[in-house]
Amino acid sequence: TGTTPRIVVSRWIPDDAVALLREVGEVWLPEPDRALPAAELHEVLAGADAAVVTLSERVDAAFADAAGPGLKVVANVAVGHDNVDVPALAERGITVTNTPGVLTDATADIAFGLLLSVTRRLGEGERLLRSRTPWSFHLGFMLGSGLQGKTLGVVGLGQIGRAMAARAQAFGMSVVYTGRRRAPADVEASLDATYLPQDELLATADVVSLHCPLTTETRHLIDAEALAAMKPTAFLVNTTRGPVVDEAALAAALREGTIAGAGLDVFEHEPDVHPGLLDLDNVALAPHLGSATVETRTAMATLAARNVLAVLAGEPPLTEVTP
Ligand code: 8YV
Repeated sequence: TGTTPRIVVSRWIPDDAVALLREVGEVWLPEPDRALPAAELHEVLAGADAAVVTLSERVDAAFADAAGPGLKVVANVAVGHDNVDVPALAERGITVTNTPGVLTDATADIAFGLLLSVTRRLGEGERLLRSRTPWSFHLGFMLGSGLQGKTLGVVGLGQIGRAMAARAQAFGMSVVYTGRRRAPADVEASLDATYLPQDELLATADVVSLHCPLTTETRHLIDAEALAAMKPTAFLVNTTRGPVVDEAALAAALREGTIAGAGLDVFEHEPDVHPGLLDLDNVALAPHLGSATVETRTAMATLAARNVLAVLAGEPPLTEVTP
């Protein structure tokens, strides 16, 4: 009937979340594994009251216009929302929500996993074995870098940055951080994290881990100059958004030994990876797996669905993104 809300889901989401959405509306779902081109998605959006999207969808004025005046809420199944033009949607009275909190540990786990992978040369070792290359153990074989006693530099001390700091401390590292603003003194003390201006952090950290959102200010935050400011023994970890790093500059820095290595879950031109990175052994790579666990993706999608349900019921959303 005309009163049943139309809810468009752009990509596969876990069944629990679909079931929640079906409690209140007619749900349009894509075929599993299918990425809908924008033009097709825009057709499907016509008449939608709500949309559930991922980072792969560009949500802008054209998206809102394709849905029409009935669109009330766009729930991004992600904590990052650089894919959404929040002001353009706010102007049209459309609520935008994201999924903070539920992916904090999963993402910090992948950041730390990539760090261990690159510092202990796990990927390189696995490639050696899989290539059937003969090898023999000796005391100087495939030596990596230890983390104990080293310093982690967190860029962006939000929930994920703090979870990364806790993991580093459990591994015997000390923690410094930088960001737009300093954490309150009690937060700093409880985290045992010291604030440093970015240039000082880059010059002193043994590991620089990026946890800031992608914004106009953070695009290419790590460029050739920032990489040159890091220690030649330092490692870079990126689990936030690829464009925070100038990937061509990073590939050059890794090749030339400007820094020791990198662990990357995200890429500047996803899903493409800079070809200069693919042949280097001092980089650990993952295909955007930060939040990719069964538990976390279920929690993210059900949070997105609950946001849709709240807005359609005229209630405040749980986790709103405001311009
Ligand atoms: C998501 C992410 O899986 O939350 C984010 O910002 O990058 C990932 O956790 C991805 O964005 C899917 O929308």
